[in-house]
Amino acid sequence: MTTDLNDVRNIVILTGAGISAESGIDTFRGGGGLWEKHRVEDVATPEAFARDPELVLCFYDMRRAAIQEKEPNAAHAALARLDAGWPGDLLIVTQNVDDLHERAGARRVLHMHGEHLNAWCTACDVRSPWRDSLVDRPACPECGERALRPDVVWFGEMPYQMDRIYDAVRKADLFVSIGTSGAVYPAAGLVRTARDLGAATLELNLEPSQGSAWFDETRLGPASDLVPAWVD
Ligand code: BJW
Repeated sequence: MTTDLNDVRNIVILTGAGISAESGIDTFRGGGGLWEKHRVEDVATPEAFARDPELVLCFYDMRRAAIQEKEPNAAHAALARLDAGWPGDLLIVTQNVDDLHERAGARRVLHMHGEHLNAWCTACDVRSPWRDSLVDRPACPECGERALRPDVVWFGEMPYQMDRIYDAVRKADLFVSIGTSGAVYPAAGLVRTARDLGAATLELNLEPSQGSAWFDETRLGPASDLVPAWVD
């Protein structure tokens, strides 16, 4: 079992907030993280949205506006290069709701926790591209109902496309985790599934994640150094 790119064909890469940190997008946990400034229970659960939609929509309006001013960094660019040139199966499973992988040029990207730049109509179930505010309860472009919410996965909701993710993990001979604390399931459990099925596992993170013991190899440092060094 090897984490060397020359020895593998099918790769799953899980990314988290740490890969976008050097682009200036806040992470969630740790010093300065979003959950230090906002209580999860107030802004990132369906119950919070039912209780105080304005607070939740403001929180997401602020973050939706912020990501549009940020740029991909060297780590996003390195993964885009890998994606473009990789002949085998490759899937970037991102927990991030920003679009920096796509803006760096990556194509094989799956957003398991949704996307800031989509609005989801809970009346007609259609997702529409969305860049502006949601707090004034605009009408759904599809059905006209004022039932739009951010298209993100809150605690207690099912992450997107889990079947597709597990299919890719089953085929993978290398599983790489980049910039995630390993605190949130089911994403945090993917390394164990990959490992149980025989894949080599590599972690690239600023500090050991909660699941560090499950990785064959851990490299510590900023993603903008570690990811290009791994890919190139
Ligand atoms: C750098 C760096 C640099 C910094 N370079 N690195 C008990 C046990 C197991 C599970 C549960 C449980 N109790 C509840 C659950 C389930 C729950 C859960 O996991 N809770 C845990 C907190 C315990 N999970 C869920 O509810 C999920 N759904 C689910 O399980 O459905 C099943 C189900 C549903 C219904 C019925 C039946 C079953 C849903 C989880 C949704 C998560 N949503 C969020 C918000 C998304 C929208 C938004 O953006 O607001 O997703 S929470 C937040 O955490 C966000 C992230 O994607 C996610 C993960 O965070 P991430 O990316 O790891 O960021 P950080 O900040 O934690 O870490 C950053 C890392 O980067 C750090 O390690 C740094 O060191 C590093 N770093 N700078 C490299 N420059």
